[in-house]
This record gives sequence, structure tokens and C-alpha cells, in this order.
Amino acid sequence: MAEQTEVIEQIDPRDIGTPDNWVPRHPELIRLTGKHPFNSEAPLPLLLKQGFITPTSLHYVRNHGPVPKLSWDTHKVVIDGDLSNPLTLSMDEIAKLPYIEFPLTFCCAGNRRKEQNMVKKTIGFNWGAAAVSTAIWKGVPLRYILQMAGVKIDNHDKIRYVCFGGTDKLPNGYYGTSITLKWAMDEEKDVILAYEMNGKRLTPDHGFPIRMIIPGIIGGRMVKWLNKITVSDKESDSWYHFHDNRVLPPHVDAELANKENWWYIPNYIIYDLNVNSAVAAPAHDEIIPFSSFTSDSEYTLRGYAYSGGGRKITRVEVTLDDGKTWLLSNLFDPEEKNGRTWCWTFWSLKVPTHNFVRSSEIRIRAWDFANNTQPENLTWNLMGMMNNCHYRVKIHVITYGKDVVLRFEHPTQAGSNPGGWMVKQQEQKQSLPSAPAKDPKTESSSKGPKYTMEEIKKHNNEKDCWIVIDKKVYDCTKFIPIHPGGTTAILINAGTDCSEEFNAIHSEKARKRLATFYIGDEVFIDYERPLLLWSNSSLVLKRSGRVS
Ligand SMILES: Nc1nc2c(c(=O)[nH]1)N[C@H]1C(S)=C(S)[C@@H](COP(=O)(O)O)O[C@H]1N2
Ligand SMILES: [Mo]
Repeated sequence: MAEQTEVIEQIDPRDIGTPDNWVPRHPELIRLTGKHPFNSEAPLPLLLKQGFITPTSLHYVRNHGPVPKLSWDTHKVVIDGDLSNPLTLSMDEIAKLPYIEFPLTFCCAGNRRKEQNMVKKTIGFNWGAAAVSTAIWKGVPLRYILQMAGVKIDNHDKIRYVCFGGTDKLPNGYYGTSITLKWAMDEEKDVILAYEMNGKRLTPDHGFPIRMIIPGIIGGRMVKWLNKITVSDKESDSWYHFHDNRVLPPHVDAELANKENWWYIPNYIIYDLNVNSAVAAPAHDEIIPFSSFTSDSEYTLRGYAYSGGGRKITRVEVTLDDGKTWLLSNLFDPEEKNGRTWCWTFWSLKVPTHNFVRSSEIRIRAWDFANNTQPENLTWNLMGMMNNCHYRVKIHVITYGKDVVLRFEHPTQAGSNPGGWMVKQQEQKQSLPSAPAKDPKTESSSKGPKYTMEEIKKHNNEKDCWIVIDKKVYDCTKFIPIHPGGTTAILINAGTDCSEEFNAIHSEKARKRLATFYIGDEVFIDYERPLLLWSNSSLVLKRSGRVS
């Protein structure tokens, strides 16, 4: 079913000059956080085209920092804490232990975040709907290793934890997180230390030489470049365990979260994935010419659905009439093991093509084995996590050349890629004259001197460092040593326009701080965005499979 993994050996020119200049990567992955670190997803139609198993090279990647350069021969995993026989294991030793191998759908809790960002900016970058992939993972059960290390079986009510640490040192310390010991010891949960992915050793981006695999939960807890496992009566003390992968209540903004320590409230941590689904066919900007219709022509809608906790998808429904009626789609056989599944399900539904003409939107929702379904509307949250509202694809009838065509429009496109009906809505909102005036204290004025890119490029080192963000020029030289994201993060962008990099990851607070370094403006040719981008713009349509 899966097209076999091609081995990528090429270094992408975009990685040159970054700490990842040695990591081979697929050129078609969409980069979401500029040059560095590497966060990327495949184009959604390309992802689905691969079938049930995603080739390693197209599996989404979420790296908080540079990829650690580790070697199989020297890497060790330390297993310590509340154990009678703490261990240190080499990779060769680990690879000799009993193993299990199974397919697992990985999903970042930020999947579909760009939709949230279009409602209001979160502190996270713009994941599209492809922060999800499926691979076959092989490794030794954590339970087995803990038994080797003399774990004491719980016979009291006190919760104990297993904490995982990676070798990647980040601005706020090492990446790490934890699960309960009970979970780790549960044979049904299939928690493993994985050293193979799709039949080969892990790639650097996916945690080489070893990572955690914890089925049914968000990718964020599956620590890559694993070198430490600690049994403790406390959960992980990693900064990232508390400040990432949480769904805070919608009224909590960044300032409040920090001031009142909302990060540490146990209720808001994410473990299990929630039920979610998306449409891959029709693709964004796909068109069907009316001239290709016959009275009985049909179109096959396709997409993915998944849920957490081993709960299988039990149905995916489609409405073409705003929820008045729901059509039941076909589900591909779920990958099941003892009544649970760790994988996504693909769905499809044949629809008479002419039904699209009377409809303005394809909307879908999935249900899982606990009869959880997706909410109609999204609930904004500070980190933009777990967005699983109904997935809506708009249908437009437009003239294109000499033909009249149906054109499909997804809510967003991943990263800074343009297009999407939510993106358009947001642009319209911003260009309305009634939009609230910008705060003069935080917005730098545009009265400063003008600089050309030629001039800006010269200020490209640690003694003299200018950057351009959204056409404004900032002298960040003094800020380099105290940048919370590290010095290299600024230096690799010195003398360049790094709007994309900056906007992808910075908060409102960082933006205010940036304003204090304003020195002038980049000269550029301004143009007025039309209010109704859609009706005014000349469209460049990408043709995809369906156009015959
Ligand atoms: N050590 C380490 N582990 C990590 C991360 C990281 O940055 N460092 N990112 C996490 C997040 S948020 C996700 S979604 C998954 C992504 O795994 P992948 O890049 O193999 O798809 O890894 C998780 N494990
Ligand atoms: Mo993630």
C-alpha cells in the first residue's frame, strides 16, 4: 500500500548556515518556522497519497531546537530513580532485548493550529492539517526495561511517574516530559523505546538513535534523542513539560498565564489525542470544470480521521447542507489490535458532482468508539492546541478561462503559504477601517529613516546586527546576549528579513520588546490589498488530479 521510503541523502540549501546543516531532508516538506529550528509537514494531498504508512522522509517533524548529533556506538540510556537496579544501556544492548513492532499514528497537539491563529494569534506556529503521520515503530517495551531495573510494583495509592529526557539542550533546559508508572507498566499500552522506524534505524529528525513511543497520545510526550528515564514520585521537571502541550481556558492570555501560573495547573495538560479529521480530496484550489460533468459523474471525497487512547474511528460524516443532513462515509478497515487502534483511518465518500453546485461547503466530522465527536466551532486557546472543529472546505463556482469551474478552498494552507477562506476572512477583518487602532506605545512609528535591503544586509554579525520584520528595521545588537531563544537564533538571521521566522514563534510580549529596537523602515513598494481579495484578484489555480 505504501510507496516505499526513498532514502533522502540530500542536504537542503535552506539548512546551510544552521546547526542542522548535516541533516538530510525531503525538499517537499513545508517549513513552518523559517530557517531554524526545523518544523515541517508534507502537503496534505501528498501525505494522503502515500497511503496508510507515511514514508519516513515525509513524516511531519517537530524539533524545538537543533538536532543533536548522536552516534549508535556511543549513545547510552540511563535508567535510574526509584529502582533497585539502576541501569545504563548501550544501543547494542537495547537492540538485543525482546521487541515489539507496530504501526502508530503520530500527531502533534498543534495539528490544525493555523485555523486558530486566523481567529486570534496563539503563541504557536502555523501547523496545517498534516501534523499527523503514520509509521511502523519497533522497540523494546518500557515495562521490560523497568523490570530489568528492579521497579517496585505499586501497592499503595501514591502516583509515581516515569520521566523521560532528551539530549537536546534548549533555551529553557533539556526537553522532557513524563507519564504515570502505571501507564508505563500496562502491557495494553504498548509503550516502547523505539530504535527503528519503517524497518530502518531512526533518522536524525525523528530521534536517532532512540526515542519514546507512547501510543494513543500526542507526539509531544514521545521524547526523541532519549538518554534518561527516571522513576520518581514527581512528574517531569522539564520546563517543556509545563510550558508546552497544554490547553488553557480561552480567557487565559500569555500575560495572565505567566502572572497566575496557569501552566502548572494539572487539569490542562494534554495526554490522549482528541477525535479529529480532515479532507484531503478535494485539495485546496482543486477545480472541476463544468464541461467535464456528465449527468452521472461522481467525485470521491477522501481524508483521514483519528482519535486518542486507542479508540477507533467509528464513523466519518459529511454534510453539504450546513448540518441539516449528514452522509455516512466509507471507512477503510481500521488497524486494530485487541479492540484498540493506535492508527488513523482513511475515509471516502462518493458524491454526485452536481450536488456541489447547490452547496457552498463540504463539512466533515468524525466519531470515535467512545462516541466522542468533533465540535462545530473552534475554541481558541493560548497555545492553539488540539483544534478539532469540523473541517470545512468551501465550494465556489467561478469562471476560469473559457470554462465555468467548481473551485474548492480549504480553511488555511500550512505555514506562511497563502490561501484559505479563514486566511481571507482574517485579511478582510484587518483591512476594515473600523478595526481597533494600533497601540501607539507598542507599535513602532513609521517615521524613521528608510533603508534598502542592500544596506541592511551589511549589518550581519554579532557586533552589528540588524534584522527586518514586517518591513521595519531593528538593531538587535544589544539584545543578542539576552535573547531568550538563544544567540544563534538571532545571528543566523542577522542582516535578513526574518518576518516569517519571527512571527511564527513570538508572543505579543516579544513583539513589544522588539519595538524598542526599532531604527527605521525598509524601503519597499507598497500596494493596497483589495478588501475582497477573492472577487478582485486574478487567480492562479493549481490543477490537481481531478481535472480531466
Ligand atoms: N527531545 C525532543 N523530543 C521531542 C521534541 C523535541 O523537540 N525534542 N518534540 C516533541 C513534539 S512536540 C512532537 S509533536 C514529536 C514530533 O516527533 P517527530 O518529529 O518524529 O514527528 O516529538 C516530540 N519529542
Ligand atoms: Mo508537538
